[in-house]
Amino acid sequence: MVEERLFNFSIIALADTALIDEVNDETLWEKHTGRLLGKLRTLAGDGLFTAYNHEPNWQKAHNILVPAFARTAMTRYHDTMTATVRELVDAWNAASTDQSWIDIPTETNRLTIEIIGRAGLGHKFTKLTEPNDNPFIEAVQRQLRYANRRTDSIPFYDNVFGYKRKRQHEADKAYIRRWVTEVIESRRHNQTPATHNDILDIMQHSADPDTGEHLDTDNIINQIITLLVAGSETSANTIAFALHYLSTNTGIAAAARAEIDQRWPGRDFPDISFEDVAKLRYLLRVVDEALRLWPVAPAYFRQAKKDTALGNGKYPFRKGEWVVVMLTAAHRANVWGHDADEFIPDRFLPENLRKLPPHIYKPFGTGARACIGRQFALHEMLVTLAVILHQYDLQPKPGYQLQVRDAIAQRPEGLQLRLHRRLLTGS
Ligand code: MNH
Repeated sequence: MVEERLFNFSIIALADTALIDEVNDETLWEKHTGRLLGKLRTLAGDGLFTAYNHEPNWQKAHNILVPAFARTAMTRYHDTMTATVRELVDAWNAASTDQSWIDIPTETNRLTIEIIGRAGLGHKFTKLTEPNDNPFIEAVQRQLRYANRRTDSIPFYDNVFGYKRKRQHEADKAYIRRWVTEVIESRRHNQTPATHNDILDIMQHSADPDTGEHLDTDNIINQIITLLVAGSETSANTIAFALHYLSTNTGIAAAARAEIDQRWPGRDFPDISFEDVAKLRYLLRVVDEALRLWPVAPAYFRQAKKDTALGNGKYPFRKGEWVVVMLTAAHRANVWGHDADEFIPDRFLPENLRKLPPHIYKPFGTGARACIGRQFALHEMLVTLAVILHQYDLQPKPGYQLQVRDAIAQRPEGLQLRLHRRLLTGS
């Protein structure tokens, strides 16, 4: 247990897997939506991610949205996901990616924001084959940077230097909300109810089975902003981390590719069906392992629901006191073995997982407030990686050392690859 003083408040950070296991117990602990999430709350309000546990809109939106994110619901997004990945491949093929270094996180972020926009909300931001200068996305990205600036919590600094940024922040916020309102209104006016059966339709037309209530427009706006923020960088950066390891571990790339080539032996764009995705078992282990080493959402907060203690009474906590769970530490703790820092997908083989203590791997959080988008994320990440491995050989940039920037989601900064189209004879 580490206590760290950060500016004017202290944080208790847990890196010990046994203590983390204790705070994951939902009878005594729950998600803490604390001041560190506060900045994001000014953007996403009572959307699912930033809502307080006891805010009625959390339970209501959760009940309404769970069916939209169930595993079976992915059948409705699958075709749009694969078509969007195809558009990115077309863009890459037109851009001679075998001769220039392409910035992987930039590209994967372009992709995943389109996927959630098109598959979830029926909205196309841009064509991936065209250069990207989308003012909405830029405003959202500025908001995220603003939310991330720890310097903002230093009052002096904020007063002297923060004014201009704050004004930009307010303008962006208004712009984002106006834009999202237009997406909602245009669907309301132009479509007969529930023709898409996508996330936006479900938010507009489904009632909460508990109360019979619908989401109000302001809350739908908050949910859309939440989905764009929580549902794009996370998946995009995980794909990027996986590509880093695949490009630098030829044995692992070959094993992943063997599974893929067996299913789609030709070199044409693979015709991936919904059912195929669940069969990519090795590729799933690659994704699991990428999220172990680099849990893109590297920490979550837990608060005591009542007076309690951790470590057999050793560390008492009062109701409402909170801790931060350091996934980056838990995912590399001693229990993972002496090779915990190495990228070894097969540690996620069922027979190997059985040897580990339970509940030490939590890239999607825990309990009632765990990630609702997990199936969506896994589906889009597997489709994207399968297509890339099927279509390209990955060339790593000589001398690149993984450099991780800690933003809303951890990102492999400066990761560049060359993508060489594979020939029919294999490679
Ligand atoms: Mn996601 C919550 C990680 C992809 C939408 N997500 C969380 C939490 C983690 C997380 C961790 C819990 C945070 C907390 O306890 O405070 N999420 C991820 C990761 C990926 C990811 C590692 C991809 C990889 N998330 C997605 C996608 C979407 C999404 C994709 C939507 C399309 N996540 C959410 C929402 C919540 C959440 C919404 C809040 C759920 C709730 O509190 O009810």
